[in-house]
Amino acid sequence: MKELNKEEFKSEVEDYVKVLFRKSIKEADDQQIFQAVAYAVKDFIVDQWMATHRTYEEKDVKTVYYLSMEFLMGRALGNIIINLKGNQAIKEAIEELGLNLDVIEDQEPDAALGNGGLGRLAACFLDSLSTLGYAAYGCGIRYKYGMFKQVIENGYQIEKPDDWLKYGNPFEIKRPEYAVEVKFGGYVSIKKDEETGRNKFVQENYQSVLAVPYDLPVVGYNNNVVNTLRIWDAEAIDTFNLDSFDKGDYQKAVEQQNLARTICEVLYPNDNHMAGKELRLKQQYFFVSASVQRAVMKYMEKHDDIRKIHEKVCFQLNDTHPTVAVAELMRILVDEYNIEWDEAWHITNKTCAYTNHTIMSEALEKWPLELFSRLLPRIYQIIEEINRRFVLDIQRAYPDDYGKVERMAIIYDGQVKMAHLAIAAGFSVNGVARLHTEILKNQELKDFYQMMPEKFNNKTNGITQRRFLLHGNPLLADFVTKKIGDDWITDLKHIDELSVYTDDEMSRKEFMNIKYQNKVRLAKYIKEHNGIEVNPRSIFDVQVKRLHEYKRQLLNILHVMYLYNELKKNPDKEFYPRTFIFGAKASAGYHRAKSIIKLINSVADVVNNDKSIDGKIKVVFIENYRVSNAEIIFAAADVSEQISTASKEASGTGNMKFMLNGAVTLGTMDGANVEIVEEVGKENAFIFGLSSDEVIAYEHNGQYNPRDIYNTDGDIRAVLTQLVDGTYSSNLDEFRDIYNSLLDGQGGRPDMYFILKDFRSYAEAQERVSAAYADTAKWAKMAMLNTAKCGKFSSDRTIEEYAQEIWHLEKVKVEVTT
Ligand code: 26M
Repeated sequence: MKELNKEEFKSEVEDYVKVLFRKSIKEADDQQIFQAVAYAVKDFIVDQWMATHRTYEEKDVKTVYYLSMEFLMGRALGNIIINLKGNQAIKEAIEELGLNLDVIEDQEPDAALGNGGLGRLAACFLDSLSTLGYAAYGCGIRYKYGMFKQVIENGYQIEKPDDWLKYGNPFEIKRPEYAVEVKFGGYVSIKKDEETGRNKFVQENYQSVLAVPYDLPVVGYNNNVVNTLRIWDAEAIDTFNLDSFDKGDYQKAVEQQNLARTICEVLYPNDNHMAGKELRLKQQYFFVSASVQRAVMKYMEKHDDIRKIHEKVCFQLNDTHPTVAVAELMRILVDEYNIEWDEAWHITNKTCAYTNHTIMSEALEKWPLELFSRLLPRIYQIIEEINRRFVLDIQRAYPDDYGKVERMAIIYDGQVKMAHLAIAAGFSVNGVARLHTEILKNQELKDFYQMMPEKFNNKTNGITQRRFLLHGNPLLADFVTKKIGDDWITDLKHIDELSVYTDDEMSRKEFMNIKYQNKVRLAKYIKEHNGIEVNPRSIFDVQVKRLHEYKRQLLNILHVMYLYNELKKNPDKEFYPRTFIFGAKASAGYHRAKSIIKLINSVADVVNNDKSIDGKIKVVFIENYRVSNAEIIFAAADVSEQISTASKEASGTGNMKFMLNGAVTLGTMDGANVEIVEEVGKENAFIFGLSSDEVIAYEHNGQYNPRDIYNTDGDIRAVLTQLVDGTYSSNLDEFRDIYNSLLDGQGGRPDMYFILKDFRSYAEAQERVSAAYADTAKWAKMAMLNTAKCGKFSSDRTIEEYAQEIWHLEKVKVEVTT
């Protein structure tokens, strides 16, 4: 690794402030200083970036293209500095310039090009790919506006645009030399190819845009490797020829300009919900076509046989969102390289792999044929042919079972089913936690598993310890390193060596003192951003994640209402003070989710201002939960709320970030919680609720009626009644929809997520939490064991599995010569 020279760095920062802003350091504002520092850091990594790509070319290594509509990167500066091991040198350099690194880092807007779990996973994967030395591109969209900024007004969520590029992005490099054309609409005509005499399919009268890539560096930890996140922007193709007064051309030029302007305008802020919007499909094809075209071109620059592309290229599809990639690759092989269908199909099969991230049926992507064929006429023809052949395969395999085609066809009921296409076309289908993969195999995708069992595999998710411990929790990171050395930074299995210290009282005290410091840091953040005083000696009980009914923030807040009732009834009851902390964005059109946010804030208003309970319960809703404040929140948590209805959360990754930071899981046996409990031991977690088998059984037999619970459990009845009797809102209809959803439901399915069914079990688990926390030594040991036992949940482990079992990549060492 090249060493960072402090003096050089200082003068670079001074130069940049001058060149960029015509100012001296003293005159520049914080944002300008951030820009200058960022440019200086970019200067430092650019040699490694070039060396990395030179090495890949020389060694001709296989490359994975991680195709994703979302990359939730968060801030880059602090992370890059950490991965350069330059923290000390840069901190000193900056202090010597009379500046403060924390303040500078705080100027950077989050790159919020994602919604939640799926997008953040992609970001963790890129960090691991670079750190492990694998050749990879992240391929995505350069949204002009990322995930909206959430403002809470009067308890309601208001969405504000996220103008993250306002001051420019110092880390990006525009690469106009790699721009490609992407075509939409028109029609397909058949032409005779003069050379081959064969029929050629030609798209005509289309509109097109120019896809222009911007590259962002992804810096590996202390290893000279810098991979690339390539995000595409759309520009109008320059056909605006004002010399031509042909009316048709003029019209078309304007339309193409509008298309270019809209495609990359904004990220769809939906999480686990498919909105069948035309623009969304345009976004998908736009970045997929550009990425696949570019990957093929790059491959052909160094190789002569397109038939062997699978030896050097793998496309990993992050959920079904980029699944048009399989048809785009077929189009290129068949139409542009004149390869026969069967051979093209085999090549595509060997090049594409698909990851499933959810079983929520409303998230499954299905596109109406009319829309699909109008927008992507040639791609649609190709999918029709893929479907025709796939249906024949199904019929050959199951000649007597007519239900199979109905359930498995790619085109059915007037829709294109993207998951079916992804499974039929790829060589690998993976789930993201063991339980999730089992549910895919045995329930959701059982027909596909039966027909093609060899494709199915599990890759349990992980997170990067570099961002979520080394950067987010420096106190704990230093403690761990002091105890066991720093191998954990690149091999998290080592963190198990902390286990022995859980029996040492001094170590436990030190550990809990660090937790306390982090709680003070979060309390300060809450005071500054919410104006609420919280007691850092109270239990910090945290649920931060996207707002969704299946994640059951409602169960959490109903339980707070219940506890509050208990305290009011019995003011002298022994009660360990608790701070319930929430953070969650609701999709802009998801009304019930927004009501739940309002409910949390309304309960907070009442409870926080009730002097009679003596501050024993506090409720805080942290505005605008995102990657940058997540780092502060995880570090300060005592209790990690992972309370989804069993079977619904594919994996979860927040659960792992809490565990790493020494919070204890309060959760259901869902997603990766199952594996967390397996690692840490069930005595070091608080587990409650229905199992996934029980939930699935109820869903099949319809034997659950929440009214029975309402009628027999007075405490629950009291809480539900308070939703509609004015206790938390003078508008008695404010929470009526929530109330109805629990007792009446829509379509005859009240309480779809088994909130009342799990309520008592949850309340009882919460009592166990309080009792355990009161025993300081016991709690300290549990918390510390959570940190010690989280080795499995590094995204390094996950990526190692993808690399060995799916992608078959080789590791690269990069030497910087300049
Ligand atoms: C689909 C169509 C149109 C608009 C948006 C979407 C869409 C966007 C994001 C659908 C789903 C999206 O994300 C799903 C997601 O985040 N799934 C989560 O993936 C994580 C990483 O694997 C898991 O840990 C979570 O359990 C899972 O919910």
